[in-house]
Amino acid sequence: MKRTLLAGAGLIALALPGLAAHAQTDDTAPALQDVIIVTGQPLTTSTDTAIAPEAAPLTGMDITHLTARTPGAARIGNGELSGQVQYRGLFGERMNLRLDGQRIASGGPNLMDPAFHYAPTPLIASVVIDRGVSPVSTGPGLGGGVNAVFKKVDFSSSATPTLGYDASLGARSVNDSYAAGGVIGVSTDTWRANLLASFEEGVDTEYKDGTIGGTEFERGVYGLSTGLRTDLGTFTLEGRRQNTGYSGNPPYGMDIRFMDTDFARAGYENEFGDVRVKASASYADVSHAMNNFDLRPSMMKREAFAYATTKAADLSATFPALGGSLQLGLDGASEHHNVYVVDPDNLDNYMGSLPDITIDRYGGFAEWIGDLGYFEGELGLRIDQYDAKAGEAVMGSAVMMGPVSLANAFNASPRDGDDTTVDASARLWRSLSDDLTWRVTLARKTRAPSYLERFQWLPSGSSAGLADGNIYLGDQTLKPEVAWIAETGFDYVTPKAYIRPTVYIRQIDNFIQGTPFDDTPRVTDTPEEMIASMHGAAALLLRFSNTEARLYGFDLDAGMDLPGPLRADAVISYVRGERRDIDDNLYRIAPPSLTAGLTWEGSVWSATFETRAVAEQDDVSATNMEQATPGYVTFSLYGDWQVKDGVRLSAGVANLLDQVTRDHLSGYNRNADSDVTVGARLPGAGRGAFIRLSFVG
Ligand SMILES: [Cu+2]
Repeated sequence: MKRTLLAGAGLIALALPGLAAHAQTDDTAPALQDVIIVTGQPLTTSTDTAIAPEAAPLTGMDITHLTARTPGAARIGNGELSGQVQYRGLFGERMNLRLDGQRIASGGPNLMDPAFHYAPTPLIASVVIDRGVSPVSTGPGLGGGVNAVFKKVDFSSSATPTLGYDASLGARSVNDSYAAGGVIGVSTDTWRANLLASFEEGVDTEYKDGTIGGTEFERGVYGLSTGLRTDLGTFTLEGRRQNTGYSGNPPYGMDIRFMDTDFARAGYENEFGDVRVKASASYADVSHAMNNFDLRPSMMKREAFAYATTKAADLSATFPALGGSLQLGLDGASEHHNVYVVDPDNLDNYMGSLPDITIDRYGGFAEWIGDLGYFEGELGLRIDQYDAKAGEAVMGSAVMMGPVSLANAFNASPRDGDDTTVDASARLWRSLSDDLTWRVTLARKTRAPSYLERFQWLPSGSSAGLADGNIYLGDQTLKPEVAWIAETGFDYVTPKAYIRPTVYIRQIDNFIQGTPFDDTPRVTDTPEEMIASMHGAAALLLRFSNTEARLYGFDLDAGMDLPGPLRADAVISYVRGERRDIDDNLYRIAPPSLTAGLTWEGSVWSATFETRAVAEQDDVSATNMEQATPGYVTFSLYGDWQVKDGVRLSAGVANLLDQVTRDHLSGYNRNADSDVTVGARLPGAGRGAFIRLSFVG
């Protein structure tokens, strides 16, 4: 029996309520989310079997390879395990990224561990992308949001304990890498408990001209997830430990030595009559070391230690009101950071470059979903109060005069900042027919300055992952960013074809961007520039400043059933980012891209021929000294076979013609122990095969 078009769509993100349910998400508003399923999920009803999704090809162990396949999204490549989600031109701290709903502060001041560093593919059931903007109930966030939903053995429908598991094993030839892991556990209709574990490892990636030095990686995770349903409500408890070992970051000045990170979360949910109450408390703790000598040659050895903890809690009540459903909530988070830089050959030469920084946030929100007459919609309003404080910079006796004088000036400064931000959003949709839904989003979204943007007193290559090779200083007087967002689009979906285009504009006031430190950028006439010049003559000293920016673009996914067993799917993304205060472009904006696949679909198997065409990017940022990048086209072939119920095999070959691709978002190589020239745009992987086996039961 041939599946319907949407049921089999593997190239694109699906947005079906049924899929969202399989992905174990609790929000199933179909017009507002893109859902990507990593592997098939246990199917709970027979009608749902038809919509078991195909797996996407395995193009890397980082989950951001997967999110990059959706409309408007791209991957910032800062390392095999340090990929960032870019969505409609925005990335880094501007995204509202969640791990099973939990938000954490990254440990690395250069985001070597962006949020999804903690979402290994074997443990992820699905990735849920908020279309356009995030609901205010998920917390503050400027540029959209993504939640990585972890696999778990869910409550069953019977009182008899039953075993459940969901595991996968994947391997890639370009770096002899493998990823193995999953969950196994037991559940009834009143309790559930599962273990989770994964391990991934790979050596340096090969491409046509040799080896891309410093791209090896190693990551292990273990933990457990439990739940209990009682008359007093449903309680959940989750804990996870992640140990990342030596993992390279060629576009940075250092590589990961380790990330040792703990996660804990307790949740509560219950219904009191019409009122649904939800609460959670969570904790995350990152210990991180990075250096410039274990995975690369170094003239002047440096090691940095970074620590971050996040304590967060939230409470909300949802009840019928005003003809719809109203959620009122309170949430808060306290993040604490410490970063030290050390000369391993002289331990008296150390500095606390981001000393004892705490950012406390208290927020409250109201979110209403219901029928507005012409539209259905989700209306949200939230207010957040931020309180940021830094301690005093400490340093060893061997530190030079220049940094000492900057530290003294920093210690004499106020070292604090308060901000209040207001977010408002309206996400509206209207069914014009059975097949056609019109969408409109209007929002005001904000982002408070990060700890680094505020308090980095020592000129440093740490920039929350910009990887532009420049040196950055913070500014304690930064104001929060405010984005004014408008977008519209429609979803046309029939059993034979679908198309979901969106156009958008985002006007961002107070956009935080590095700008020249003084009026004489190449003249070393200040202590700050003296220190910055030690990072090499090419680097510019920039200070984080409030500027004015604008992003606009369009994206879509589309597909159609062709004669016979064939199907075509495509994703197109286009975004432009520019400064409004000066004549310049925004830095690190994804070039226009098209991904198109032709799929032959059998009853239990499918084969896809896929092409990805990426245009050149010459709208580059002069401020960041960004280089233009030529475009490229690659081809790949992959297949998927449902071996039997609960067993699925995927395999394929990526980059069939073994081309040297240079992705604009991949950064410039800084590892001299590599076949890639230092300063050159980092290439993508060469031709390589992958295989993945999944077991679900
Ligand atoms: Cu780091």
